[in-house]
Amino acid sequence: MENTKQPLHSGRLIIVAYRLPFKLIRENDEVQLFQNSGGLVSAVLSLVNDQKEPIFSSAERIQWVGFSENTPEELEGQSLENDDFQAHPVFISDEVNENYYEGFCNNLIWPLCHYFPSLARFEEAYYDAYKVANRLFYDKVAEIIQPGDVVWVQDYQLMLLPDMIRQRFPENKIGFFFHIPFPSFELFRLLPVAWRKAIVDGILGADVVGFHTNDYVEYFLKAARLVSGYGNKLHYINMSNRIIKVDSFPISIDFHKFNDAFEEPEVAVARNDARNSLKEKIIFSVDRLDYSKGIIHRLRGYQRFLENCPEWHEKVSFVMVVVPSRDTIEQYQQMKSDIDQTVGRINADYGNIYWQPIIYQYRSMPYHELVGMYTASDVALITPVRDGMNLVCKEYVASRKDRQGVLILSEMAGAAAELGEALIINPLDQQDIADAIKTAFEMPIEEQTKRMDAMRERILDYDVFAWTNDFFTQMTMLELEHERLRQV
Ligand code: ADQ
Repeated sequence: MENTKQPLHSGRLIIVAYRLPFKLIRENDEVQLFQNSGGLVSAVLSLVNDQKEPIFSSAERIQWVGFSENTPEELEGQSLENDDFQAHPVFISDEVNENYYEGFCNNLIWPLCHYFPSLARFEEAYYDAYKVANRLFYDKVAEIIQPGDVVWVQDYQLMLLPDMIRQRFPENKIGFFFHIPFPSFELFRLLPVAWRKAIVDGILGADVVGFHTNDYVEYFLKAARLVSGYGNKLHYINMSNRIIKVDSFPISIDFHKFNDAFEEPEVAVARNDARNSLKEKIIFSVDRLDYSKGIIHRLRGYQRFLENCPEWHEKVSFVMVVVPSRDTIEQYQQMKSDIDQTVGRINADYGNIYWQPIIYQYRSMPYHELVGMYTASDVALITPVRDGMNLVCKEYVASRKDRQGVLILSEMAGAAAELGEALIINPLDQQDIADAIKTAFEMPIEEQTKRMDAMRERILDYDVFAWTNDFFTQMTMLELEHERLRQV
């Protein structure tokens, strides 16, 4: 439905992210768009569909620039749009993409930002490809941008892009959001001098720069000061001709979607199946295969719990789901084999023919099964050794319409800053994890409910729609501030 109220921004919204929010599938000579249902997609849609306070006009489709897995030939002559979005594919050759995406993004920036400097590879060819790829995204933006359009650039794959756009289109508003941890300066300074300066200056091409937590904001401001000499006053950096706002916007989820799922028949069936087939206490974890998620440490913590607490043997099932990810990379294959072995060893050492301590799945999970497990579990065990935010813990809490269950959460996840009522653990400390599992199993229902209520209220207050709204409201306030300064 079209909104009728005057939107805050008169231009269109252009999202630039590494991935398009669709799968483009060719059927009978026509390309169909299959829109994914990820959080960013629904959050962005709410910017045009909000009936009370629309941020952008719903008369225009949201423009989305992203990497295309299809070749230009496959897409030639096709209209890549649906009711809400117009897709603008960026074509990157396999050779560039390997050095850019696998290389600079996933073999350097990802490990560095997640505090694994020993895994970071500093290859010139990576950086060259990173510049080339950012330029390809820029070319696409330059092709479609119009006066008044607002561009929102997403994440560590596109850190040079805001400044590229700023140089050529100084009047357009630009936002940038960083989805992973921005590291402390001691890590960031490991980058070659020219690269780190280009990254800071690239990001600062934006008007509003967002991170998940105040710590990341602080680390970025320090990097801006030490690398490029930009001082800040609280959350503002004053350039000669403009002001930049750098702030925390903790990403969230669609609270109602998860909360309301509790009663959906398919979810109820999955929940009952889990409860009927598993032991009396259920621990659940789900994440992508990644060294940042602390999967091995989690298993060791669980093993310590089994060692310490024989009274719980045969009464607990730990369901651990790992989603295949980046499994063409050697490190990830090695990690997968370490996980397989550790699970096998724990099950062999502690299990018996009636009891399997760990039920391990290496696959993606359909939504109703995922929420079925969230709502069947006594404990969600979320133990990343670093995580920008971590949405799984927020989904677990929002799903618990029954206000029960205990969240065990790593202090290294961005979400820990908001979810202080969880049992907060150090993911590297096996004893801490083991103790938290015991505490969770013994926690009275009233205490669980008290903690759940506080966390649920916070996620409800600042859901993913509030997140996008907050970001663009800050952008509008910054415009007003510019206006005021122009008149002084
Ligand atoms: P991710 O590292 O992907 O995201 P996370 O925030 O936990 O991590 O999001 C994962 C999403 O995938 C969740 O919505 C979850 O439900 C889903 N998922 C996980 N395992 C699944 C499975 N087996 N089957 C189906 N769905 C599964 C990055 C950063 C995070 C940051 C987000 C958003 O690394 O720190 O929170 O971006 O900014």
